[in-house]
Amino acid sequence: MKEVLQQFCFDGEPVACELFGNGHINRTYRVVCENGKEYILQRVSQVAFHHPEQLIENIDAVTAHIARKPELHQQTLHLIETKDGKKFYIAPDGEFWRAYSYISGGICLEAPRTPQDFYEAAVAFGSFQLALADFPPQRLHETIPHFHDTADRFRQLRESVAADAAGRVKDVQPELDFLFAREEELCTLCRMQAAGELPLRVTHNDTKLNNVLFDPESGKAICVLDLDTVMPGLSACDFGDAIRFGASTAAEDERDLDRVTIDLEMYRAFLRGYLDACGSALTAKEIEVLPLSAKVITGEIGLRFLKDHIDGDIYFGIHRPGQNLDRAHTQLKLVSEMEKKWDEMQEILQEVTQR
Ligand code: ADP
Ligand code: GN1
Ligand code: MG
Repeated sequence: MKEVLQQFCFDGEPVACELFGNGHINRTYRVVCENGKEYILQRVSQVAFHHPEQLIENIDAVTAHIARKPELHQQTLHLIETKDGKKFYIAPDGEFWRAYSYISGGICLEAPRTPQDFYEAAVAFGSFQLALADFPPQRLHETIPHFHDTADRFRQLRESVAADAAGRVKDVQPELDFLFAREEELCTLCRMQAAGELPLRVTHNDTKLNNVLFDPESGKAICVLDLDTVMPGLSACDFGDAIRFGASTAAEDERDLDRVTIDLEMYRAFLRGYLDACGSALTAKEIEVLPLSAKVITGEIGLRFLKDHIDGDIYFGIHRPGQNLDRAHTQLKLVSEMEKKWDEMQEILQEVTQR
């Protein structure tokens, strides 16, 4: 670590470096310097990102664009340079490192405490997208190709089932049956995109609640984090991903599935915040598919957790054996709960759009 820390132009001598946050992909540390200055240091996952230097180019361009939009009332990430003037460091062992200024005074939530928290997160993600509406998408690298291409995710799942690298396929037949029975519906958004029915926008693509920093005093969102997957995408995916995480009544890896359902008050709050922030820029079709997108992205991420369990846990970080299967279970349970509450989800959309 010492060798890595020495590479970056921190303002002060680092005296502490400890693991930080709850991300599943990168390894995140908080660095504290002797003068009290703080930084975030991250080892970027090369299992997830095959060309991490492209991800740095994206983040550099996107954060510069956002910084030129004071009307957003939000901070943005700031990459720290290395001593040789780059914004990343490749260590002798091939690991890829980058550092950010630490945005102090903010808190990350693993679940909204109130619908107002979730409303504010929705405003943050909606405004983020609006701020990038005039960003030329062709300037962005696709940091993970086919990221929200559900049809391709099904293709990858079939490959993993065929390879059965960890010998776990025999234990997950009901989960596979559940997903394959819904394959056609879960591929609706990517079919609509291919048919030109949904416009491609610059989207965040990983809108979990813990990718937003909140001001603990005002309760407002102060910064959208985790810009590794900012790419051309669908507004619906940003909406759906936020719902599957933040409107769930239980943690993503909850083992007691009786505790897992969708909280419709939270769903309503996010819908209101998202449409308040960027509804005027969305097409009627984009708004119409919002409830469906919650189901699609929940199913898609359930599929990805199941695939990683089958592969032997190589993509998502785990803290205990079976955690990816537990995560898959909560997502599939949420899909069934959305099916039960489908009419109410549609009614809430009507109610919110007719305000
Ligand atoms: P991952 O891709 O693994 O999810 P993130 O970039 O989301 O990694 O970072 C993990 C966690 O670290 C975040 O959820 C947040 O709590 C914290 N974090 C990341 N960047 C910053 C920052 N610049 N300032 C303060 N906290 C941060
Ligand atoms: C990962 O990086 P993190 O933990 O914010 C993943 C998302 C998943 C999420 C599930 C690059 O997000 O796509 O939805 O886990 N990020 C990547 O919790 O794959
Ligand atoms: Mg994250």
